Amino acid sequence: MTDQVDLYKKIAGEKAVEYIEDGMVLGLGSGSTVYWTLKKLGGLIEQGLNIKGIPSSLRTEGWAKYFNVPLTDFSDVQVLDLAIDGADEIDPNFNLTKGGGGSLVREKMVNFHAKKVIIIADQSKMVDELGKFPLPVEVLQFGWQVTAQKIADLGAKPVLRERDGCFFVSNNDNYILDCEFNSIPDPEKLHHSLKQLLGVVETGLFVNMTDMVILAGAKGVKVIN
Ligand code: ABF
Repeated sequence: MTDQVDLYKKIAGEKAVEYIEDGMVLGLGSGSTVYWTLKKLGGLIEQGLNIKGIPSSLRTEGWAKYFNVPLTDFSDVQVLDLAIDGADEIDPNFNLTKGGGGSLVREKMVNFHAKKVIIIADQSKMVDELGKFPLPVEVLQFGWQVTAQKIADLGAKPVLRERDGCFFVSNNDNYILDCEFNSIPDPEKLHHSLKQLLGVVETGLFVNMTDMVILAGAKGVKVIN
C-alpha cells in the first residue's frame, strides 16, 4: 500500500465519524480503513461521546478495546443504528465485494441488522463492474474440494486462501475460496447461485445493503448517497 492510499483511507475513515450520534449502537466493520474510524471514535469517547458497538471481526474487537470503544453483542441488541465498514470493490449501484480480510460473514450480519450502512474507502475501490478482485466465498472445511468444484462449474477459478503457508481459517472456523470470475455483471444472481451450493456458508457479494459511500482520493473526500 502506498502512503498516498493510506492517507486516503485515513481521510475516509475519519470522515465517517461525522455521522455518529450520541447514544447510537454501531456496527464496527473490518479492515484498514475502519481502523481510522475506530481511532477517531476513541478520541470522541474520551471527550464524552456515549456509544457502543458490535465488532465484525476479532481484529476489529482488538482495535476497539485498544481505543476504549465499549462493545456489545447480539444478545443485548437486535438493531444497530449505523454500521461503518470497508470494501474491496464498489460498483455504481453500491453493490460490493467484501471479504478480502476474511470476515465477510460477520460483516454481512452486522451490516444487515443496521438501519444505515456507510462504506468507507479510497477511490481505487470504485469500479464500473465487480469481478476484478477475486470474490471471497466462505465455505465449510468439510468437503471444500467438492464445493470448490461446484463453484468452478459456475465459471470461476476458486483458490483456497492460505496465510503463512497454512490454509486460512475464518473467525467462524471455515475456509475461504477466492474465486476469480473476472467479471460479475449480475451480482445478485451470482450471489443466489452460490448460496444454493451445499457447503457455501456466505458470499462476499453485498447487494442492496449500502446507503452511503465515503470515498477519498486525490480530489478530496466525496460523500455519495
Ligand atoms: C473489510 O476490510 C473487508 O470486507 C475488506 O476486505 C476490507 C476493506 O479493505 P481496507 O483494508 O482497504 O479497508 O471491510
